Amino acid sequence: MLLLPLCLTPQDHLGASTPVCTLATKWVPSVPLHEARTATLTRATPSYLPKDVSSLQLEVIEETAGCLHLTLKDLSSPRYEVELPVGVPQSKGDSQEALYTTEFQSDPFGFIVRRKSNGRTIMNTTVAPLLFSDQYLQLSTALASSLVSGLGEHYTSLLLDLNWTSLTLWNGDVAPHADANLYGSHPFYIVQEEDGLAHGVFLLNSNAIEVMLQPTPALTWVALGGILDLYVFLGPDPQSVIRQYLQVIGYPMMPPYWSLGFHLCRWGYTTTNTTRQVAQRMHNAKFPMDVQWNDLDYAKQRRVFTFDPWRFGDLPEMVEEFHKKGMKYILIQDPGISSTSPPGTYPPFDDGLKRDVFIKNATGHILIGKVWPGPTAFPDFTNPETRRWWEDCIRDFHSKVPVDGLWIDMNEPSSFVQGSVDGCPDSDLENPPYTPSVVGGQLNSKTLCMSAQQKVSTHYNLHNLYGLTEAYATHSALMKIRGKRPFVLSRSSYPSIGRFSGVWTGDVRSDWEQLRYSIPAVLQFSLFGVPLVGADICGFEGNTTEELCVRWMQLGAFYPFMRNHNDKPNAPQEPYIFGKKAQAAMRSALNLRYSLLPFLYTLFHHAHTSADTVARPLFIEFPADSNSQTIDRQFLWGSSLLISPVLEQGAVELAAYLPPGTWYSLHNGQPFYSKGQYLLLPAPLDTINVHVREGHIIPQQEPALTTTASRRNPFLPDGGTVSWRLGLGRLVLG
Ligand code: MIG
Repeated sequence: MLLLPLCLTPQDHLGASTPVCTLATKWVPSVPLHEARTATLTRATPSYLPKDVSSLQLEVIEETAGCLHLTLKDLSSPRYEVELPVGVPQSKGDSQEALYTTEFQSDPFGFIVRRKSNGRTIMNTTVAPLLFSDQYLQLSTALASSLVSGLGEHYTSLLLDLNWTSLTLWNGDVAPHADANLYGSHPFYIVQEEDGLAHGVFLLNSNAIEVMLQPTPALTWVALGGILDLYVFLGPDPQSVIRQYLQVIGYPMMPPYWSLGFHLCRWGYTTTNTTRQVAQRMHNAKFPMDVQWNDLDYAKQRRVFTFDPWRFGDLPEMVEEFHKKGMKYILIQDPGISSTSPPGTYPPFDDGLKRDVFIKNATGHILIGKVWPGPTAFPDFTNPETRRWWEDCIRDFHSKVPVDGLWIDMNEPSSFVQGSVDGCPDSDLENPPYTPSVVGGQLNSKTLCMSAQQKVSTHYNLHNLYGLTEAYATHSALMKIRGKRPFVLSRSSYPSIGRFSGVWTGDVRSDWEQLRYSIPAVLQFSLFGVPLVGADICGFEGNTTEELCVRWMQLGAFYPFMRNHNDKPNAPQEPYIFGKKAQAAMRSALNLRYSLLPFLYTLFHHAHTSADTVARPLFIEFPADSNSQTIDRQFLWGSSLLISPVLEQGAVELAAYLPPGTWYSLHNGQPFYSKGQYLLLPAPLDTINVHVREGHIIPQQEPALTTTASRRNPFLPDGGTVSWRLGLGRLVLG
C-alpha cells in the first residue's frame, strides 16, 4: 500500500488532533460490495473533520459500455447537486460489453476500475482515505500513467506537471499566469496510457475544487461541497474519451459561418467614427475581416443595454452600414447591472427589481458589488424569470442596435470589491475550514459573497456555474430574438458551455511566452468540448511588437476563433498599422485561413454532430507515437492539417515534428516521408508551416475580404487540392 503524504492534508489545514489517515479509511458497507450496485457506507470511526458525514449512499451505474458512473451522497440529508442542462448517456441496455470491471474494497474503503481488455488499473481509490464532510470531500486515486491533461483553466502545458503540484478550480477574473485559478473550471482529465489507449475522469461538482498531483503517479480531488459524482470514460482511444465525456455534458453548438472569419476589437475605439475608420482601413489595405467589435466604450456610463448618445449616437446606423458591406458587429456585455441610476431612467435595473431577478445577500437584500458602471446588482441566471428578463433586455436593445452576437465578459462573476459593498457575514461559507490556494486568498475575493442567495442554492455552490448560466441565457435569448444560430463569446466557463458559446482565454500579455502557451490553452478547451476558442491575437496586456504580432496573426489564423484584441492603454495592433512586410505576412495568413474556411466549417460540423475536436492535439491522432504524446507547440486541424508555428523571437527556421507518414507542404506540395522525426523547416517572417497528411483532401476556396463574398467564390481548382498532392508548385492566393 502506498503511503501518501496527501493524506496529511486535512490535519495540516484543519488542525484535527487525531491522525485522519488511519481512522478515516474505515467505512462499513451494508451489503457485500462485489454483488451490489448500491450500498450504504457507514463510517466506523469519526474523521474529526468539522461536520462529518457518517453514512454515505454509494451507487454504481454502468451508463454505457464506455462510461461508468459512481456517486457518493449523504444518506441523511440532501446536498447540492449540479444539474447540467443536458441528459446523461442512454443507459447501456445495448449489446456491447462493458470496457471496464469494478471491484470494491471495504477496509480501507475504495474502488478499483480496470480496463477489461488488458487488466490495466484505471482508478484505484484504496490508496488513500475517502473523506466526506460538509465542506471537505476528498478522494484519491493512483493513475495509470504520468501523461495527464485537462483540469483547466490554468496556464500550463498540455501535459500537467505531476511533481507535487496542485491546481485550484475556482472561476476568477485573473489574467493568465502560472499557479493561478483562471476564468473557468473544468474538473475533467484525460490520461494517455502510453500504448495508445486512453481514459478520462469527470467529477461533476461545482464547488471550489483542488486537485493535487504527485509523481507516484496519483491524483487527489478535494471538493468544498456538493457530492462526489464521478464519471469514468474508457475510450479506448483518446477521441472516444472526449466523445464519451461530451455525451454527458453535451456536444458543442454549430457556430455561424461568418464567426470563423477574422474579428477585430480593442478597448479604446472611443466613437462610432473611430470604429468605422478601423473597418475601412482594414478594407482599404485588403485584409479579410468579417466582424468589427466594440468594447465598453459604446455604453453610456458603462451601463449595459445603453449606448452613449454623444460618442455612439449613430451606433444603429453604423451597424447597418457594416451589414450592407457584408460584415457583422458584436459588442461587449457585462452581467453587472448599475443599481444607482435615478429611478425611472434605467429600465434594466427597474424592471429587474420588479421581476426579482437579482442575487440576494444573506439577509435577503439585493447584493451590491462594484464593476465598471459603479455599484451593480448581479442577475441570477439560475432563475427562469431572470432569463426571461435578460431576453427582454436583449430584445429591446437589439431592436435599436441589431448586433450579430454578444461578448459576455466579467462573468466569473468579477467584482472590484470583496463580496459586496457591505462586505460579507462571518460564516463557514465565507471562510470554510479549508480553502485551497486561490488568487486573492479567499473564495469571495474579487467576486460575490459565498452566502449570497440564488434561486437554486447559495453562491458558494453556484459560483463556478455563473458564466455557464449566463451563456445559456444569452444563447437562448439570441436564438429567440434573431431566429438564427447564435454567436456568444464567454470568458468564464464550466462543462457544457460549448453547447452555447465560444470562449477566449482572457487577458493574455503581449509576449512570446504567452504566445507559446496559447496553444495548450486552446487545445485544453478542445478537450473540454469548447472547440470555438482563441487567445487575443498580438496579446491584450502591454504593447506588442511587429514581429510578435506577425507570428501571432499567423498562429491565430489557426485558432478556431480568430480575434485580434487589445487593452485600452496600449499601442495599436491592427494589421494596417505595421510596415509593408509585416502587413504582407498578415495578409497572407488571413488569406490562407479564409481559403480554408469551408474545411474549418466542416470540422465544426463534425464537432457538433460527432463530438470530434477541431484544433486537435497530436496525441489524439497518433496516440501510440511517443513524440506525439507530449507535443503542444504544434497541433492539427481535424485529422489532416498540421500547424507548426514560430513561437520564438528572431526565429526564421523551425524544428517541426512530423508524425509517422507522408506529409505535404501546403505551400509548395513538397512531400516528406517521416519516420516520426523532427525536420528543420525554413520559416521566414512571411511563412507559417502547414502540412497536409497523406490520404486526405483539403478543399480550398478563393478567399475574399468577407465570408459573405468568399462564399460566392469558386473552390480552388487544382491549387487547393491537387497541387500539394502532386507537387505542382505554390498555391497563389489573393
Ligand atoms: O476589467 O471590457 O478580459 O477583454 O477588454 C476589464 C474591458 C474588463 C476584461 C476583458 C477584456 C476587456 C476588458 N474587460
